[in-house]
Amino acid sequence: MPMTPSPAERVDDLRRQIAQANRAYHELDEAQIPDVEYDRLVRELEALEREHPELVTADSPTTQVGGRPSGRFAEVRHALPMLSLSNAFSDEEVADFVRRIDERLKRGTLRFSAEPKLDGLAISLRYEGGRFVLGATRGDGSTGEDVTANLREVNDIPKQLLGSGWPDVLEVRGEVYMARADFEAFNAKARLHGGKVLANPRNGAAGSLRQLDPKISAQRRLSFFAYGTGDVQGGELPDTHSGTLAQLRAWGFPVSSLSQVVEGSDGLLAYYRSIGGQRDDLAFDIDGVVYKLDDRAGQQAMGFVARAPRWAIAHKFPAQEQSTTVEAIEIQIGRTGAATPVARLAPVAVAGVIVSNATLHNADQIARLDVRVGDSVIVRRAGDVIPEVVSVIADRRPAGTTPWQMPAHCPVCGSEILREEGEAVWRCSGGLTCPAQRKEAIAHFASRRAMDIDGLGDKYIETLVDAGIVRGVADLYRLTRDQLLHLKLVLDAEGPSELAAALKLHLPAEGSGAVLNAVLRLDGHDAGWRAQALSQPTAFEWNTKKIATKWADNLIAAIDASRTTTLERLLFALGIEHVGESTAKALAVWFGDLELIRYLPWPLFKRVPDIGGEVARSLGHFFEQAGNQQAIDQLLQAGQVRIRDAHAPSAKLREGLDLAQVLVEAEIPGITRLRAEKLVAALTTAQAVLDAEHGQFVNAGLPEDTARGLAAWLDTDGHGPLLLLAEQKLHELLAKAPQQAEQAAGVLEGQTVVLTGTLSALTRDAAKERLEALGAKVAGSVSKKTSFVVAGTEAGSKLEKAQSLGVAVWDEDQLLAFLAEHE
Ligand code: 5U1
Repeated sequence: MPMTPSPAERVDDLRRQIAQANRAYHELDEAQIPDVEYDRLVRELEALEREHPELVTADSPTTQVGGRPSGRFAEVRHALPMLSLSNAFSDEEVADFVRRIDERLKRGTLRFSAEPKLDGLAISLRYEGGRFVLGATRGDGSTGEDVTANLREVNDIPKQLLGSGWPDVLEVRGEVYMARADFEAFNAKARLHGGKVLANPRNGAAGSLRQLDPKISAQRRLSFFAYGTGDVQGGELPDTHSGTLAQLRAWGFPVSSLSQVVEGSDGLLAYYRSIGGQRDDLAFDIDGVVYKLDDRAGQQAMGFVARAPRWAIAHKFPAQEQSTTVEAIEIQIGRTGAATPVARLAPVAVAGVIVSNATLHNADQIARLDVRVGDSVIVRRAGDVIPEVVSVIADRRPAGTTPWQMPAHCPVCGSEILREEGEAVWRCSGGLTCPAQRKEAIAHFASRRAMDIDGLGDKYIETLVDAGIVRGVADLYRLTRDQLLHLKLVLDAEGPSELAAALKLHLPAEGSGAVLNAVLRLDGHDAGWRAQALSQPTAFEWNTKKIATKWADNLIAAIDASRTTTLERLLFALGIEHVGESTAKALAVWFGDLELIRYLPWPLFKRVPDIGGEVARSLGHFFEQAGNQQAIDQLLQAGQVRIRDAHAPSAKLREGLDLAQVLVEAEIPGITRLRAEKLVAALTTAQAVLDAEHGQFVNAGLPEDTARGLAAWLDTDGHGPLLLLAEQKLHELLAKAPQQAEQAAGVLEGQTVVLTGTLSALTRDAAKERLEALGAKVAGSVSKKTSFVVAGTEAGSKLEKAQSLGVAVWDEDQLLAFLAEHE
C-alpha cells in the first residue's frame, strides 16, 4: 500500500513539481502540465503552508513570481517590481476579496475597474521623453529580460507617444499576445510546411518574444494591450485606474474596449458573466477577468502580500486546457477525401464544455507529438475552433504503448488511404464511391464545366443522397420525373405538415394515405426530415396538372443532354485528384479512349506532356480502386453516358515509346534511357526482366547499385504485374495508333469557324467544343480566312463583317443539323 506522505514530504514534492512547471512555462515557453493542474498544486501548497507555518521558507514558490532570466538576453532590473495576481475561482472568493477591502477601507460602495485577463506574456515598456527606450519581460518580478528589439516588431506598441503631457519617464505594463486568427494562420502554415507548431497562443507570444533574432519574432504577428503602469517620474497620472487607462489610450496604447468600471461584488460577478458569455467570440484567448480597486489612494492603503497586490484579483474562467487520456485514435474522412485523425478521449470539461473528441490534424502532427493510445494529453478548446490535442504529458505514458500508424484503408469505403510525397494530408482514394465524399463528388460531376447538369444544385444533391435515392453518379441518370417532382415539393415545404398538404394535392387519394401519415409523423423531428420524407415510396400517378413541372422538366432535359458528352468532360467529371480541365483535355487528346485510359498502368500517363509522376500516380490510384471502376461501368452501362468523340490514340504517343521508355517512366532508381535500352537489348521482354537475377542486370551493363535497385524494385509488391501490364498496353497502343491518325481528321479539319450572337439550344462553350471535336478551329474574329460564321440571335458586327467579306453564314438550325449528321 502506498504510504501517505508527511506534510513536509508533500510540501517538498509540491515545490519540486511547481519549480519544474515554472521552468517549463517561464523559461522554456512550453507548458508541461495544464494551467489548471498548476493552479491546483499552488493552492495545495498554500493550504499546507497555512496549516504548517513552520514549513514556510523564503524561497517557496508561493512567494515567488514567474521564472528566472534565461541568460540569453541582457538582464533588466525593474524600477518597480512586476507583480502577479491572486486568483479567485468562485463567487465566494470574489465576495471575500471585496469584503477584505471593505473591512480595511470602510468606504461604503467600492468601485472597481474590471477588464479581461489576456493569456499572453506580461511585459514592461519604458518611455523616456515620450520615446520607447526599453522593453522587458517580467522574469522573477524584480529582474526580467531585455527584449526591446523584439518588441519593436510589435505594431501595437507605440514607438513614440501621441499627444502631449506624458511624464519624463513612463513605464507601461501590459500583455503581449497572439490573436487567435494569427495563431491559427501560423499553425496552418506550419502544418503544411512541416514547421514548428505552436501549442497555444501564449506559447506563440512567449516563444516569439524570446527569439534572439528579431526577424523571426517579426514573422509571428503579435499584439499588445496595456493594463497598468510601473515607474513614473516627472509627471502625474490620473488618480484612478480607469482614468489611467483612458490616458494611456490617448497616448497611443491599445487598451481593451471591454474594460469597465463596476460597483460592489454584484457588479464584479455580473461583469464576469458578461465577459464569460463573450469569451468564445473574442479575437484572443482570455483566462479570466481582473478586478482592480479603481482609486489609487485605496490601492496604496491596501498594499501587497508577498507576490500580489491586495487591491486586485484575477477571477478565473474554466480552463481552456485540460489533461485527459486518449482511448482511441480514429480516422475521419472529409467531403474531399482528406483523412483527419481524431483522438477519442476520456470525457473532460474544457472551458465549460464536455470534450470527448479532439482533432489531431494530420499524421505529421501525431508523429511530431508522438501521441499514442493510452497517453495522457493536454487538450485545448478555445473559441469556436474544434478541440485539439496540443501535447503529450510524457512522464505519464503507460508501459506498452506503440507509435500510431495511418491505417491502410478508408474506414468508410475500404479504398486505399494514400499520401503523395511531400504532402501533409492523406486521402481516401475511393473518390466516386466513398460515402463520405459522395455529395462533393456528385456536385463536381454535375457542375457546369464537368457534365453540365444545369439546375442540380448542392441542396438537391444533398437531399437526394441523404434519402438514399442517389448513391453514386450513375444514379443521376436513373432519376425519374416523378422523383424530381417529389424532391421539389419536399424542398419547397417549410415542414412535414406543409409537405403532407402538398402531397395530398398531387397524389391520388387511393393508396397514398400511408405515405402521408408517414410524412406527418416526421413533424417535430430533426433537420433530416426532408431526406426521410423523400425516401417514402411515391410510385403513384402524380397529378401533375397541379404542380409547377418546369423545374423537373428542365432538369430531366439537362440530365439527358449530359448523356452524350466528350471524353475530356467525363474525365474531368470523375474528380480524380490533380486532374483538372487541362489535364483531362490532354488525356483525351493523347489517348482518345476511356477504355484505354481506365486500364492504363500509371507510368504510361507520363507520355503526355505536362503529366508528371504525381498526376500519373494519382490517375493510377484512382483507376485501381474497384469502386471507381464500378461507378464508371454503371455510367457506361446501357448507354447511360456516351462519349461522342472517342478516337484511337494520338500518333504522337508512338514517338520514342518502347519497353525501355516504360522502364524509364516507371521511375526505377538509376534507370536512365541509355541503361534501359541496354537492358531491353539483352533481355527483350518484361517477363525476361522479371525472371532475371541481379547478375544478369550487371551483365546487361547496369552498374552494381542500379542492378540492386532494379532487383529491389521488381521485388516490391505490385511492380512486376505493373511492368507486364505496361508492356501489354504498349503493344496495344502501337497496334492502334496508325489507323487512328487518319480517323482523327474530322470533317471540319482545317476550317476556321466564328460563333456570334446568342444560341438558344446550346451554349457557346458547348458549340465550340463540338465544332472543335470535328476538327474545326473556333476563332474570335472574322477575316477572309474564316470558313463560315454561325450567327445566333442579336448577332452584330461580326455578322456584318462576314456579310461584307462574303463569308458563309449559318443559323443555329443549320449548325444543329450539321452536328447531328457528323458527330
Ligand atoms: N488585465 C490585466 N491583466 N493583468 C495582469 N490586468 C492585470 N494586472 C496585473 C497582472 C499581473 O497586475 C497588476 C494588478 C499589478
